[in-house]
Amino acid sequence: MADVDDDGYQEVCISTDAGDVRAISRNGQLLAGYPLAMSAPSISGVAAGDIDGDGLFELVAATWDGFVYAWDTPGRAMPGRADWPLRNVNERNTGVYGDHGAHEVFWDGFESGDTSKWSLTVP
Ligand SMILES: [Ca+2]
Ligand SMILES: [Ca+2]
Ligand SMILES: [Ca+2]
Repeated sequence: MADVDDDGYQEVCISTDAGDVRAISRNGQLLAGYPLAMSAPSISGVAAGDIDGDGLFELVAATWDGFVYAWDTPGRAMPGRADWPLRNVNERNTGVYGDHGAHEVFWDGFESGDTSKWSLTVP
């Protein structure tokens, strides 16, 4: 899910076994300019991100015949414009919609070298 037409509402973006990428608006309509054709069925799902640093989303998908496609979109890559930028996951890979990293993170001390929370029990 990402706002790929910059109207402030996110589209559901899917890649298909028919070999294309579709963006569906909140009204259930295919966006103008879609589907985006590919050479073979999708192997990847579709991802949205600013891969060239121009401040706008690109959509990216890969096909069974070994190609990776990237398309420019007019959607501005800014906070709140892509709740689900990757297939099946959110930005934290938790698979929970709306999970934007607000949860407490458990630190095990591995990075800091603090072993005080480590268990000494060996099964
Ligand atoms: Ca939109
Ligand atoms: Ca971009
Ligand atoms: Ca671009």
